[in-house]
Amino acid sequence: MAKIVILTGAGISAESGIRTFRASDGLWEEHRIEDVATPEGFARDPALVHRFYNARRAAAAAAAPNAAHRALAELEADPRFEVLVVTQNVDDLHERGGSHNVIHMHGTLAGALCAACGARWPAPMEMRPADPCPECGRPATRPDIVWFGEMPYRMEEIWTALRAADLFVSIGTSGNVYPAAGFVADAMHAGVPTLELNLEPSAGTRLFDEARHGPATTVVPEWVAGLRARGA
Ligand code: BJW
Repeated sequence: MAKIVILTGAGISAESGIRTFRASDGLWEEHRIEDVATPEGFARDPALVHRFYNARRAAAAAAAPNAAHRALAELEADPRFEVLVVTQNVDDLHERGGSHNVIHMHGTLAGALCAACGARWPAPMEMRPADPCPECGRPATRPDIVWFGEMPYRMEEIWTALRAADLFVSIGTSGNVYPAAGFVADAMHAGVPTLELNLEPSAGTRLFDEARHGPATTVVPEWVAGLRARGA
Protein backbone atom coordinates (compact mmCIF):
# COMPACT_ATOMS: atom_id res chain seq x y z
CA MET A 1 0.00 0.00 0.00
CA ALA A 2 1.48 3.39 -1.01
CA LYS A 3 1.80 5.80 1.89
CA ILE A 4 1.02 9.41 0.98
CA VAL A 5 1.40 12.38 3.33
CA ILE A 6 -0.47 15.45 2.09
CA LEU A 7 0.10 18.91 3.55
CA THR A 8 -2.69 21.39 2.86
CA GLY A 9 -2.97 25.15 3.37
CA ALA A 10 -5.43 27.97 2.87
CA GLY A 11 -5.34 27.61 -0.94
CA ILE A 12 -7.28 24.35 -0.87
CA SER A 13 -10.24 26.10 0.79
CA ALA A 14 -10.02 29.30 -1.29
CA GLU A 15 -12.49 28.08 -3.91
CA SER A 16 -14.92 27.24 -1.09
CA GLY A 17 -14.96 30.98 -0.36
CA ILE A 18 -12.59 30.97 2.62
CA ARG A 19 -10.00 33.74 2.49
CA THR A 20 -6.30 32.95 2.38
CA PHE A 21 -3.77 34.90 4.48
CA ARG A 22 -1.12 36.39 2.23
CA ALA A 23 -3.00 37.33 -0.97
CA SER A 24 -3.63 41.01 -1.77
CA ASP A 25 -7.20 40.50 -0.49
CA GLY A 26 -6.03 38.10 2.24
CA LEU A 27 -6.69 38.18 5.98
CA TRP A 28 -3.29 39.74 6.77
CA GLU A 29 -4.19 42.82 4.67
CA GLU A 30 -6.85 43.72 7.24
CA HIS A 31 -5.31 42.40 10.44
CA ARG A 32 -1.86 42.68 11.95
CA ILE A 33 -0.54 39.14 12.54
CA GLU A 34 0.86 40.14 15.90
CA ASP A 35 -2.59 41.42 17.02
CA VAL A 36 -4.68 38.36 16.14
CA ALA A 37 -2.31 35.39 15.79
CA THR A 38 0.04 35.58 18.77
CA PRO A 39 -0.47 34.82 22.49
CA GLU A 40 0.77 38.37 23.22
CA GLY A 41 -1.96 39.86 20.97
CA PHE A 42 -4.58 37.77 22.78
CA ALA A 43 -3.30 38.95 26.18
CA ARG A 44 -3.50 42.60 25.01
CA ASP A 45 -6.96 42.49 23.44
CA PRO A 46 -8.87 39.19 23.81
CA ALA A 47 -12.12 40.75 22.52
CA LEU A 48 -10.46 41.63 19.18
CA VAL A 49 -9.03 38.12 18.80
CA HIS A 50 -12.39 36.51 19.63
CA ARG A 51 -14.12 38.76 17.05
CA PHE A 52 -11.55 37.69 14.42
CA TYR A 53 -12.06 33.97 15.11
CA ASN A 54 -15.86 34.23 15.60
CA ALA A 55 -16.10 35.74 12.10
CA ARG A 56 -13.86 32.99 10.68
CA ARG A 57 -15.90 30.30 12.48
CA ALA A 58 -19.08 31.69 10.88
CA ALA A 59 -17.41 31.86 7.42
CA ALA A 60 -16.19 28.25 7.72
CA ALA A 61 -19.64 27.02 8.81
CA ALA A 62 -21.20 28.71 5.77
CA ALA A 63 -18.67 27.18 3.34
CA ALA A 64 -18.89 23.78 1.65
CA PRO A 65 -16.06 21.40 0.71
CA ASN A 66 -14.93 21.66 -2.91
CA ALA A 67 -13.74 19.18 -5.54
CA ALA A 68 -10.18 19.21 -4.14
CA HIS A 69 -11.30 18.22 -0.61
CA ARG A 70 -13.53 15.51 -2.08
CA ALA A 71 -10.76 14.15 -4.33
CA LEU A 72 -8.46 13.66 -1.31
CA ALA A 73 -11.27 11.80 0.47
CA GLU A 74 -11.69 9.53 -2.58
CA LEU A 75 -7.95 8.81 -2.52
CA GLU A 76 -8.15 7.91 1.18
CA ALA A 77 -11.07 5.55 0.46
CA ASP A 78 -9.03 3.69 -2.21
CA PRO A 79 -7.56 0.61 -0.42
CA ARG A 80 -4.34 0.82 -2.47
CA PHE A 81 -3.34 4.05 -0.69
CA GLU A 82 -2.70 4.99 2.92
CA VAL A 83 -3.38 8.73 3.09
CA LEU A 84 -2.63 11.16 5.90
CA VAL A 85 -3.81 14.75 5.45
CA VAL A 86 -1.84 17.19 7.58
CA THR A 87 -3.67 20.48 7.34
CA GLN A 88 -2.64 23.94 8.49
CA ASN A 89 -6.27 24.97 8.03
CA VAL A 90 -8.54 25.49 11.00
CA ASP A 91 -11.76 24.84 9.03
CA ASP A 92 -13.33 21.35 8.90
CA LEU A 93 -13.74 21.11 5.12
CA HIS A 94 -11.53 18.02 4.82
CA GLU A 95 -13.73 16.13 7.29
CA ARG A 96 -16.93 17.39 5.68
CA GLY A 97 -15.47 16.40 2.28
CA GLY A 98 -15.15 12.82 3.56
CA SER A 99 -11.55 12.54 4.84
CA HIS A 100 -11.04 10.72 8.16
CA ASN A 101 -7.28 10.62 8.62
CA VAL A 102 -6.66 14.34 9.22
CA ILE A 103 -4.25 16.14 11.56
CA HIS A 104 -4.99 19.82 12.27
CA MET A 105 -1.45 20.95 13.08
CA HIS A 106 -2.56 24.60 13.67
CA GLY A 107 -5.65 23.65 15.72
CA THR A 108 -9.30 24.08 14.79
CA LEU A 109 -12.08 26.66 14.98
CA ALA A 110 -14.24 23.92 16.51
CA GLY A 111 -12.15 23.84 19.67
CA ALA A 112 -11.92 25.99 22.81
CA LEU A 113 -8.89 25.94 25.10
CA CYS A 114 -8.45 27.32 28.62
CA ALA A 115 -5.30 29.46 28.69
CA ALA A 116 -5.20 29.00 32.49
CA CYS A 117 -5.57 25.22 33.02
CA GLY A 118 -5.25 23.73 29.49
CA ALA A 119 -8.76 22.16 29.43
CA ARG A 120 -10.29 21.65 25.98
CA TRP A 121 -13.95 21.57 24.93
CA PRO A 122 -16.08 22.19 21.80
CA ALA A 123 -16.14 25.89 20.91
CA PRO A 124 -19.51 27.66 20.73
CA MET A 125 -20.11 29.67 17.53
CA GLU A 126 -19.48 32.90 19.48
CA MET A 127 -16.68 33.02 22.07
CA ARG A 128 -16.24 35.95 24.46
CA PRO A 129 -13.40 36.90 26.84
CA ALA A 130 -15.61 36.48 29.93
CA ASP A 131 -16.65 32.90 29.06
CA PRO A 132 -15.67 30.72 32.04
CA CYS A 133 -13.65 27.53 31.57
CA PRO A 134 -15.93 24.52 32.32
CA GLU A 135 -13.07 22.89 34.28
CA CYS A 136 -11.50 25.66 36.39
CA GLY A 137 -14.13 28.42 36.03
CA ARG A 138 -11.60 31.10 35.12
CA PRO A 139 -12.45 33.54 32.28
CA ALA A 140 -9.39 32.51 30.25
CA THR A 141 -10.98 30.80 27.25
CA ARG A 142 -9.29 31.10 23.88
CA PRO A 143 -9.71 29.45 20.48
CA ASP A 144 -7.78 26.16 20.23
CA ILE A 145 -5.56 27.61 17.51
CA VAL A 146 -1.76 27.48 17.24
CA TRP A 147 -0.43 31.03 17.12
CA PHE A 148 3.06 32.27 16.21
CA GLY A 149 5.59 31.21 18.82
CA GLU A 150 3.48 28.21 19.88
CA MET A 151 4.26 24.57 19.10
CA PRO A 152 2.06 23.08 16.35
CA TYR A 153 0.18 19.92 17.31
CA ARG A 154 1.20 16.26 16.84
CA MET A 155 4.61 17.10 15.33
CA GLU A 156 6.31 13.78 16.26
CA GLU A 157 3.47 11.85 14.63
CA ILE A 158 3.73 14.03 11.50
CA TRP A 159 7.50 13.69 11.17
CA THR A 160 7.28 9.90 11.69
CA ALA A 161 4.65 9.61 8.93
CA LEU A 162 6.66 11.92 6.65
CA ARG A 163 9.85 9.87 7.00
CA ALA A 164 7.94 6.63 6.25
CA ALA A 165 6.02 8.04 3.27
CA ASP A 166 6.32 6.96 -0.37
CA LEU A 167 5.20 10.43 -1.50
CA PHE A 168 4.84 13.90 0.05
CA VAL A 169 2.38 16.32 -1.58
CA SER A 170 1.95 19.99 -0.64
CA ILE A 171 -1.32 21.65 -1.70
CA GLY A 172 -2.38 25.31 -1.50
CA THR A 173 0.24 26.68 0.86
CA SER A 174 2.63 29.59 0.31
CA GLY A 175 5.48 27.87 2.16
CA ASN A 176 6.11 30.85 4.44
CA VAL A 177 5.27 29.39 7.84
CA TYR A 178 7.43 26.85 9.67
CA PRO A 179 7.58 24.02 10.60
CA ALA A 180 5.14 23.12 7.74
CA ALA A 181 7.29 25.01 5.21
CA GLY A 182 10.18 22.71 6.14
CA PHE A 183 8.35 19.45 5.39
CA VAL A 184 9.56 19.41 1.78
CA ALA A 185 13.19 19.55 2.95
CA ASP A 186 12.47 16.93 5.66
CA ALA A 187 10.97 14.64 2.99
CA MET A 188 13.88 15.27 0.64
CA HIS A 189 16.42 14.33 3.32
CA ALA A 190 14.45 11.12 3.99
CA GLY A 191 14.51 10.25 0.26
CA VAL A 192 10.74 10.73 -0.12
CA PRO A 193 9.59 12.03 -3.55
CA THR A 194 7.79 15.39 -3.38
CA LEU A 195 5.07 17.13 -5.39
CA GLU A 196 3.68 20.66 -5.16
CA LEU A 197 0.11 21.46 -6.27
CA ASN A 198 -0.51 25.20 -5.93
CA LEU A 199 -2.00 28.13 -7.78
CA GLU A 200 1.49 29.58 -8.27
CA PRO A 201 5.06 28.62 -7.30
CA SER A 202 5.40 28.65 -3.50
CA ALA A 203 8.38 30.02 -1.56
CA GLY A 204 9.95 26.56 -1.57
CA THR A 205 8.89 25.44 -5.04
CA ARG A 206 12.44 24.73 -6.28
CA LEU A 207 12.84 22.06 -3.56
CA PHE A 208 10.03 19.90 -4.95
CA ASP A 209 10.75 17.08 -7.42
CA GLU A 210 7.67 18.11 -9.39
CA ALA A 211 5.25 21.05 -9.34
CA ARG A 212 1.90 21.53 -11.04
CA HIS A 213 0.33 24.97 -10.89
CA GLY A 214 -3.37 25.86 -11.16
CA PRO A 215 -6.52 26.11 -9.03
CA ALA A 216 -6.86 23.30 -6.47
CA THR A 217 -10.28 22.25 -7.79
CA THR A 218 -8.60 21.45 -11.12
CA VAL A 219 -5.10 20.22 -10.29
CA VAL A 220 -5.98 18.09 -7.24
CA PRO A 221 -8.77 15.99 -8.87
CA GLU A 222 -6.55 15.59 -11.98
CA TRP A 223 -3.62 14.38 -9.88
CA VAL A 224 -5.82 11.98 -7.87
CA ALA A 225 -7.45 10.59 -11.03
CA GLY A 226 -4.02 10.02 -12.63
CA LEU A 227 -2.64 8.32 -9.53
CA ARG A 228 -5.67 6.04 -9.18
CA ALA A 229 -5.56 5.14 -12.88
CA ARG A 230 -1.88 4.17 -12.59
CA GLY A 231 -2.47 2.29 -9.31
CA ALA A 232 -0.13 2.22 -6.31
C1 BJW B 1 -4.34 28.43 -4.16
C2 BJW B 1 -5.60 28.83 -4.50
C3 BJW B 1 -6.35 27.92 -5.21
C4 BJW B 1 -4.74 30.45 -3.49
N1 BJW B 1 -5.85 26.74 -5.49
N2 BJW B 1 -3.85 27.24 -4.45
C5 BJW B 1 12.31 32.87 11.31
C6 BJW B 1 12.66 31.87 10.43
C7 BJW B 1 11.97 30.65 10.42
C8 BJW B 1 10.92 30.42 11.29
C9 BJW B 1 10.58 31.41 12.18
C10 BJW B 1 11.27 32.63 12.19
N3 BJW B 1 10.71 33.41 13.13
C11 BJW B 1 9.68 32.74 13.71
C12 BJW B 1 9.60 31.51 13.13
C13 BJW B 1 8.61 30.45 13.43
C14 BJW B 1 7.22 30.82 12.96
C15 BJW B 1 7.28 31.15 11.48
O1 BJW B 1 7.27 30.28 10.62
N4 BJW B 1 7.31 32.42 11.12
C16 BJW B 1 7.40 32.81 9.70
C17 BJW B 1 6.47 33.96 9.43
C18 BJW B 1 8.85 33.09 9.39
N5 BJW B 1 6.38 29.66 13.19
C19 BJW B 1 5.78 29.45 14.35
O2 BJW B 1 5.84 30.26 15.26
C20 BJW B 1 5.08 28.14 14.51
N6 BJW B 1 5.55 27.50 15.68
C21 BJW B 1 6.81 27.10 15.80
O3 BJW B 1 7.64 27.29 14.93
O4 BJW B 1 7.07 26.46 17.00
C22 BJW B 1 8.42 26.13 17.30
C23 BJW B 1 8.87 24.85 16.72
C24 BJW B 1 10.18 24.51 16.88
C25 BJW B 1 10.65 23.33 16.36
C26 BJW B 1 9.79 22.49 15.68
C27 BJW B 1 8.49 22.81 15.55
C28 BJW B 1 8.02 24.00 16.06
C29 BJW B 1 3.58 28.34 14.66
C30 BJW B 1 2.95 28.83 13.40
C31 BJW B 1 1.49 29.16 13.61
C32 BJW B 1 0.86 29.69 12.34
N7 BJW B 1 -0.40 30.18 12.63
C33 BJW B 1 -1.23 30.73 11.55
C34 BJW B 1 -2.46 31.46 12.18
C35 BJW B 1 -3.25 30.55 13.08
C36 BJW B 1 -4.22 29.69 12.35
C37 BJW B 1 -5.36 30.47 11.77
O5 BJW B 1 -5.75 31.52 12.32
O6 BJW B 1 -5.93 30.03 10.76
O7 BJW B 1 -1.62 29.69 10.63
S1 BJW B 1 -0.39 31.88 10.48
C38 BJW B 1 -1.23 31.44 9.02
O8 BJW B 1 -0.23 30.98 8.07
C39 BJW B 1 -2.11 30.22 9.39
C40 BJW B 1 -1.82 29.29 8.25
O9 BJW B 1 -2.10 27.95 8.63
C41 BJW B 1 -0.36 29.55 7.94
C42 BJW B 1 0.07 29.14 6.57
O10 BJW B 1 -0.58 29.88 5.59
P1 BJW B 1 -0.97 29.22 4.21
O11 BJW B 1 -1.94 28.13 4.42
O12 BJW B 1 0.25 28.85 3.48
O13 BJW B 1 -1.77 30.41 3.49
P2 BJW B 1 -1.20 31.60 2.57
O14 BJW B 1 -2.26 32.61 2.46
O15 BJW B 1 0.13 32.04 3.01
O16 BJW B 1 -0.97 30.88 1.15
C43 BJW B 1 -2.05 30.36 0.38
C44 BJW B 1 -1.45 29.70 -0.86
O17 BJW B 1 -2.53 29.12 -1.58
C45 BJW B 1 -0.73 30.67 -1.81
O18 BJW B 1 0.50 30.11 -2.24
C46 BJW B 1 -1.69 30.80 -2.99
O19 BJW B 1 -1.02 30.94 -4.24
C47 BJW B 1 -2.40 29.48 -2.93
N8 BJW B 1 -3.74 29.52 -3.48
N9 BJW B 1 -5.77 30.17 -4.06
C48 BJW B 1 -4.58 26.46 -5.09
N10 BJW B 1 -7.61 28.26 -5.62
